[in-house]
Amino acid sequence: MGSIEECDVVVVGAGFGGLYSLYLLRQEGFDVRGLERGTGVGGTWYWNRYPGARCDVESLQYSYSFDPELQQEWEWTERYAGQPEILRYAEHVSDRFDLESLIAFKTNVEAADYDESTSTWTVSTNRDTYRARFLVAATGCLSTTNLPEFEGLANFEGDVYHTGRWPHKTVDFTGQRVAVVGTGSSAVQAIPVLAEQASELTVFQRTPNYSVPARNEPLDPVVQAETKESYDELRQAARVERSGIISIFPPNEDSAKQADNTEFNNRMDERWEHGGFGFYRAYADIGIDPTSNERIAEYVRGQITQVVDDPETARLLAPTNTIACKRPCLDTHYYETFNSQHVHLVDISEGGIEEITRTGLKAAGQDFEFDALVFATGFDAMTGALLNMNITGKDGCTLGDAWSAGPRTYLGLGVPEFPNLFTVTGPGSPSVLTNMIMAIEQHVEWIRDCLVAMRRQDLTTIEATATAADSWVDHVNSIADQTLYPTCNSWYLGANIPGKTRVFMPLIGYPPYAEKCKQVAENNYEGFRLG
Ligand code: NA7
Repeated sequence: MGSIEECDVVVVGAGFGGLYSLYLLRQEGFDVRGLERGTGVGGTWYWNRYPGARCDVESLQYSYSFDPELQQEWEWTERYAGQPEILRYAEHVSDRFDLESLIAFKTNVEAADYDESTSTWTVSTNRDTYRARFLVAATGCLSTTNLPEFEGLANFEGDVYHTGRWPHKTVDFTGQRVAVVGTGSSAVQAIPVLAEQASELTVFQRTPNYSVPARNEPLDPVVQAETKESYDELRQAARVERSGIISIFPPNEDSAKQADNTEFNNRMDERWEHGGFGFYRAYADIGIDPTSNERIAEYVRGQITQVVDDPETARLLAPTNTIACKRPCLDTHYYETFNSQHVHLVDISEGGIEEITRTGLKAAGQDFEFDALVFATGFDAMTGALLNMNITGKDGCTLGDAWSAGPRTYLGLGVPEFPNLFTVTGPGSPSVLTNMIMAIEQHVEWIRDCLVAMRRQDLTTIEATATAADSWVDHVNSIADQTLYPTCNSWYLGANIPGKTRVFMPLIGYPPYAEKCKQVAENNYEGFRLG
């Protein structure tokens, strides 16, 4: 049994949200501790070490803006940074601002209980126990892996991997027969790299995904220097852009269904060649108009048919559902990889993975033999990590019970019945629909301002009201309902996890959200009860 440590704030997670929370709160004089289950900082980029792991927001934007010197001194090497480089960046930030000394590593939160008599949280871990006035959950949106309960998994005698829990060592698949289960972003990134090593690579696809070339390349030093000269303008422009990400293609209000063929094809070709998320913003109505959406989807299917040699493989790889309804993928030679003789695609849309065996797996009525199984089956997104902490608020109310009909937050920051708990990029905030680091900075600065304001007024508790949370959840859903997002089985809806309540979790549109948060603070934390 470890000791009980008293402090002002416990921050859970040492990814980008946790690191910035520690930095800002310590700067304001709070006694703050970080708890991290890994052995180092980096969060998402600490765990997702699978071959090919790469950010799909461009490096010059996927970085902190809070410190001018930091953003000037750090040199990115590629248009889209790979996992090792982003992890080095997180480690650099931690070293530069001496944050590691605040963090207890290898420390997993097992329970967090709110004590109404003292208005404090008791946070129990596998090591020490912490008592703090405030609990900041910077636990990430994609941090609890989803490994479906495949029958027979324990019997497999080869190696088993999950992309989101990749071992902290080099894994060499040279000469091995490798299976990949899943074709989401992680698989789309990993498959081309795994194919370079494996002697046979077999991909088990339940649902095909749309993917657009990232066109990753070494970052041009001139572009990097020019960006750094005008970094403030870039960051400011991002904050007023709906997705928080700036593309070389300015936003437009054009409709895909109204474009004539030549204009449409030229525009799509240009964006396909340039690569990146700018493709998905070619026309403003991609996410709201089914006819426009289908026209863009058909364009991508045409590209797949051109790239993939075998017509049957091309047909299976071509999605038929709404494009950009699930998280869009960016790739480096994903579709091309299926032209290699040793790469195979198995359609499991009908029966799924039937069983894992001692030597491989059964699917599509066949037996397959493998040396290694790679599960790229995603995450219990947005709520998984929060619920795993066994948080209990007022009157013994657990977060699991409070969210049994889906997550219920106010602004994605506060939860009724859970005073003094803050969720960084929690459900109900724009989070995964934006540049995560920008969203993190906005949240953490809001939390910092809130704690400073409370200290100034000698207040000890803050709690979202049920009314504010209810109307916020309605607001998030009513915005989503104006789009095509709710029409597919995405992890945004929790639809990837059997039994999870289907509710659209992230809020669409960053600028009005940031403005709302500002107004709430200016109106003395309207919608929260202060005590
Ligand atoms: P995703 O996008 O959730 O993809 C998971 C994939 O695994 C997807 O193709 C799923 O098929 C498949 N899957 C999930 N469960 C099963 C079972 N039981 N059997 C077969 N196949 C299954 O996770 P990623 O890690 O790729 O990406 C997550 C985010 O990380 C990404 O969006 C970026 O933001 C970064 P399905 O489509 O459900 O039929």
